[in-house]
Amino acid sequence: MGDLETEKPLRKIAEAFKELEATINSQAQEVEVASFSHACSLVSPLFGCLGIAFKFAEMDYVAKVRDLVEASKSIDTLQSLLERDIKGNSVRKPGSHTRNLLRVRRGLDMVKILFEQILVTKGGSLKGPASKAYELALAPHHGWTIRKAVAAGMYALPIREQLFNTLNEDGECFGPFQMLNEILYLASS
Ligand code: 1PZ
Repeated sequence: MGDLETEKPLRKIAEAFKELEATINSQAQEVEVASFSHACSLVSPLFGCLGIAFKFAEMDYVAKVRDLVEASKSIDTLQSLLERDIKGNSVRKPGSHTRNLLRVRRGLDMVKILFEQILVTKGGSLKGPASKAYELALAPHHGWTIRKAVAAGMYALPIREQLFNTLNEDGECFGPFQMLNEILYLASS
């Protein structure tokens, strides 16, 4: 796990997804489970910036990324990972790699929309951007109990400046944010 004091987590995420983008745009077009799950694991430190209320989101996301990292030891590409579950009729089975991949992708959607919203919203509160991102990316797939818990957690978010400071993104945060958005868009389309 990296050291938030010295590193720029958003840049590391952006670079990893930029490399995935290059692979997708190359002739091969096959995405390795290993490089995809590694890029996804770089998102995990962001949860630490959101406060204790999102601990349960972190645990869920981290467990699913870890499953994909494990899968990468025996399955080469995302395409073959999907094909295996389709053949085994386990696409929707709880805990299957494909189901976990879909959940992780929705998490990436959440991050993408969150930063888009941060860019277009003024003011110090993250409640608006975070609520909007949750509403669009995850709420349609969650039951009443989780939606209520997330709504309560929104009141315990740090303010924008705190988040930027923790991420070492103070003055020049907008470049990396924009790049991250473009890349997450590609990765999730
Ligand atoms: C300032 C930023 C505020 C961010 C607020 C983040 C709110 C996310 C709350 C998500 C709660 C998820 C609780 C667990 C849900 C599980 O039931 C489902 C289904 O899992 P399965 O049945 O297949 O085992 N899991 C999910 O929906 C995956 C959720 C991933 C959450 C990633 C959020 C990423 C946000 C990062 C923000 C930096």
